[in-house]
Amino acid sequence: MNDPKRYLITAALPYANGPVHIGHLAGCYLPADIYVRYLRAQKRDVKFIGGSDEHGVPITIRALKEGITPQQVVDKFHALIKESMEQMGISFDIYSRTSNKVHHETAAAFFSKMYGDGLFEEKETEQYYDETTKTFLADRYITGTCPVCSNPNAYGDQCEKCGSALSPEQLINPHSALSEAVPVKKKTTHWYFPLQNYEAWLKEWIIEGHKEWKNNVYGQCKSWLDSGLQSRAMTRDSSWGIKVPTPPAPEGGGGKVLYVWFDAPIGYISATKELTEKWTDYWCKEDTKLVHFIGKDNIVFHCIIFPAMLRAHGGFVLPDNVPANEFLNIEGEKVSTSRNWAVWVHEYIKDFPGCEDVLRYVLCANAPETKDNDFTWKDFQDRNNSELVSIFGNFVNRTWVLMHKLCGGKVPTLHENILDEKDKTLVKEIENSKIKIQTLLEEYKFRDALFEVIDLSRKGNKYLQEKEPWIVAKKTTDDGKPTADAQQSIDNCLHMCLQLTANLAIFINPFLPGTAKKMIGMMKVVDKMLDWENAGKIKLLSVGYSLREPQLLFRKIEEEEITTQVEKLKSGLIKSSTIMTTENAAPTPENKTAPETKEVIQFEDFAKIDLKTGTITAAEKVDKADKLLKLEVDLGSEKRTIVSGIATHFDPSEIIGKQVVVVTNLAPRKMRGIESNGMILMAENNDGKLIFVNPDQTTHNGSGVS
Ligand code: B3M
Ligand code: ZN
Repeated sequence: MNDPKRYLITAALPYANGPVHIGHLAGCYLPADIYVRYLRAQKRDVKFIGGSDEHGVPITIRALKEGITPQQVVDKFHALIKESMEQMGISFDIYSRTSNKVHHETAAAFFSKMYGDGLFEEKETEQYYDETTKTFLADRYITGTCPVCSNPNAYGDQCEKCGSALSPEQLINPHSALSEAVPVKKKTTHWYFPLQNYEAWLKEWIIEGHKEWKNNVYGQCKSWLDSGLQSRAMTRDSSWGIKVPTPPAPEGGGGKVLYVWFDAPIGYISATKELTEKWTDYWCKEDTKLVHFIGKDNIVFHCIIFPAMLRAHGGFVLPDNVPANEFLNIEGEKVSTSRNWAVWVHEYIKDFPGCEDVLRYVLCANAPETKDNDFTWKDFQDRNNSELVSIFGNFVNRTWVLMHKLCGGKVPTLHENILDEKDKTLVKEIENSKIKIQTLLEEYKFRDALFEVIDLSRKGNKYLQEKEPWIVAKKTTDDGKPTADAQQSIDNCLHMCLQLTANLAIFINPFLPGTAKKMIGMMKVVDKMLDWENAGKIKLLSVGYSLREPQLLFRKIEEEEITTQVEKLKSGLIKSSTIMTTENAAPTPENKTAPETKEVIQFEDFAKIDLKTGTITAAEKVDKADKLLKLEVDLGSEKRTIVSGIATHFDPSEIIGKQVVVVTNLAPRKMRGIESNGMILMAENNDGKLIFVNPDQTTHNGSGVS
């Protein structure tokens, strides 16, 4: 769109059923934020909308697993996600939530308008039903054995073990996840949105009208449209969500709610309403540029279904672009929240305080803009140490140190009469960079734009290296001061470097706002200097103005820090599939967190665990493993070797002779080359020290515990 009057930028509403991980950031929040910060620096009229998606099956499933209410789930994660976003500098104008009253009203009114206009088809179909709990079951609520890999815990829509897409009919021994009952089919009525009626219009609008959309987005839309659209149910049988209004549903919704993908995108509208009374300017005036930032799994909803809804309802602008990213893998593997293969943003912030910009940098430099990409801790370290520290940070730091040393801490004069080719080239480079960065940002090519900024600082280093003011300064007169000629050359060099630094602050600001802030602090200038209109100019800092001491922009990331992260990632994986106290999982007072409530299990699951009493007869430290003790445990009929992660809590000698409770049928596991055959139950006292869980009277070894 040429010259829009205002911008409305949205980023996908994350499900409030878990924390956000770095894949979420790289997928849409970071690119959206960079774009918005750039627009704000351009003084454009922009609103940046976000919020939590608090409805839908994922949330009810989590509530079910944890034995809490869906409301408790969303309250917890909405707060956590909001905080992580703020800490990472994702500068939403509003971060709302779809459980808000205004959203319930807006979404219900949207539905009512469409219903009133006769835009839905009412259809009766048969769906799975749990007679014990009297609930219709979404496919996810039906579990059974996977026909492909025999995983006994496959879902009615997918087997998470082998990845097969399934339908409930394919499951062997299907049962309801709510009650174990065998689901039966029951008739139910829903309201369908006939997408096929919008197919011709969508083809015209996207296939003909938006050839500029990213290949991955355009391609996915084309393939959906080529294979033909069908009616889709816009309501569900559930008690969690926005009640279907009356009419068509009876008062109170009659157990029917709006389909989460009907209500969630309307969340963008409700949040804008909440933000400003002038919300219709943004949503209803043709000269608004609406851009949805999302991940690739949300393309069909934002490019086909929601636009068709907006068109059907009428009166709203349509997205001008939907620059969806692909996925970010971690250390070569797909992110999996259920396997805990993820780098959680709130944990990163704790582990690397003050390094929020480093993560922003790495995720942008490595953004999955055109294909899936990989995040590795090694690459994180390399990019920090050899790009942020050694190129960008180094240039700014050298400039500052030299300016204090050779120019008395002030912006030196520019002696125009002696400007040489190198100086003139640098000026040109700064001007060119502005054009390039701007063009790239407007085309949503954030990686390339960021590389351009780093490249400009690289050019600064080269310029400084060639001008070598520290050598020129050695041309002195008798009093030890540089000669007049030498000083003029030094002045020019550092004047240029300072103006370049000011430009770098403007350019880096959308990407690394915290770094730009530090830089304007060093320059003693106000935020306004970061306005985009100042970029490309070389008179940003006035001659004679005194500047502050240099501040460290980036610190080196040590080898140790990243090995810890890789280990954490790997041990997290183990932790989610066992309950053992191992070398890695042993809680210590420093990392103590509130014990997690695990999902409810059936008695049969509990009965599978073989617990016996035993006495520790020998204990010794394991070589090169600070936390491990190798124990011999007498179980009456046999002796077992068990490796336990308790060495920081006990001296081997003090535990010999203790009676303990042992999980005896845990699969053997090798730790530091020693096979461990069981696990000892431990608890934690108030000081975070581990204590044994044992019978309150000594009993014979091998006695069963139940
Ligand atoms: N909550 C899906 C997701 O988090 C969904 C996005 C809604 S955007 C309106 O991937
Ligand atoms: Zn399977």
